[in-house]
Amino acid sequence: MAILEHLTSQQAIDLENKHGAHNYHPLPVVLSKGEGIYVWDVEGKKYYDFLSSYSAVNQGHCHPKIIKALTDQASLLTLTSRAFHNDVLGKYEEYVTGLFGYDKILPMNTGVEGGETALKLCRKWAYKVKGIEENKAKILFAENNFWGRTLAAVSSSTDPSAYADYGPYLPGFEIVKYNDLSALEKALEDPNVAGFMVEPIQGEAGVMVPDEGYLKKAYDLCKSKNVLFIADEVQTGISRTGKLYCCQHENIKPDILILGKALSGGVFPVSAALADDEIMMTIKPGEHGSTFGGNPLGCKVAMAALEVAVEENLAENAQELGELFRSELSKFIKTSNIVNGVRGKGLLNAILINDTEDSSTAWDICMALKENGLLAKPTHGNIIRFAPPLVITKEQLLDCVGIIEKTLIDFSK
Ligand code: IF1
Repeated sequence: MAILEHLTSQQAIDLENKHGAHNYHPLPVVLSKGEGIYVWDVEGKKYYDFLSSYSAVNQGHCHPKIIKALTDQASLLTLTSRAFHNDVLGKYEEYVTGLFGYDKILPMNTGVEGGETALKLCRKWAYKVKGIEENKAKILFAENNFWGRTLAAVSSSTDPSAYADYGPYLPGFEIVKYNDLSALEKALEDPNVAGFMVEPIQGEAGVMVPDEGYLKKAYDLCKSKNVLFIADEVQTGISRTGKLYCCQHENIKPDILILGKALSGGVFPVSAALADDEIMMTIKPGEHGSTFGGNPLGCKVAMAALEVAVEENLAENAQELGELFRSELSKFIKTSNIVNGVRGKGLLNAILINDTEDSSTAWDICMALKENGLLAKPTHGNIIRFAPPLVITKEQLLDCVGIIEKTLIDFSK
């Protein structure tokens, strides 16, 4: 097959199946173009994107300002490695630390690398500052956490499909129940605990929103034991939940803040760990890094992506339209026997399908939604996540609510 030949959806899918690893099970739609909240498949059918590439394209697909930053910088300088300085990194670091209120940033590429960086910082801090005996530091994670696919990430996972047959696992990790302060308090009695890493809303677990006050009290418990509170905001950050980052809903500043995904508007892999000097300065030259981390292309893209989030008031829009989305669907649910509930914060939401976790109902509904021009993905068999780009307008959102309700009504017939 000639490489540049125009492919039908089926041809593109067949090629992937034949030549690519089978580590994903995508919805059978082949996309070739995106703009704002819309994507188009290779046959030209237009869809509302209600996944936003797992919250990476909060600013909308191919945002002109972000793409301009990308193409302008791409023709100047893309990568120097950190063996040399570049003239963009410092400006980016100044901008991000100012915006988020931290002394320092450590730039990486993917979300999971941001998480790895946070954990390495936590362990260094444990030995250099807190004074934990060598190799004794422990880090707590919440049950059903998801922070990526590396061996460290799967070592902290409680989901067999993430960790099974990848052992032996990294030691020094412990699990506490999510949204359970007494479980956390008990685990914190161990003086070797150095950190608690947590998603302010658990995404992969099915958009689990903890009780109001949980994060603040968890933070206070950590502080009382000199334990670092590490927030994984790779999915919840960059305005998704109605604030620049989700912990701001409870007025807490995590000791380490992990960002990724929409930090670059989904244009280029850019992630970061942010912390103040007491933590960040424990890592010395040569002790951590990445060839691509801090590259001028990613830095320019990330600055543009953050500026878009601020200038276009994406957090306020997410807050307002999220409330509208949940209230519209709550009304609908009262009349539906197929949906049990709706939950979320800002524009990170999910509906709960009235069927078992191993049923195919949520998948079948997503297939029907696709036919009706809206793309969403099930998580856990009976949960459908709805997370459109944050540039969506009220009219568009209400149109989408109409599509979702019509699809659910047709489905229950
Ligand atoms: C996949 C889910 C979303 C994350 C949090 C770190 C990372 C992620 C809170 C790692 C990544 C992804 C990865 C993606 C599916 C996806 C996902 F369904 F698995 F849970 F977004 F909801 N922290 N989440 O959610 O970031 O290294 O991937 O850049 O295909 O595995 P990454």
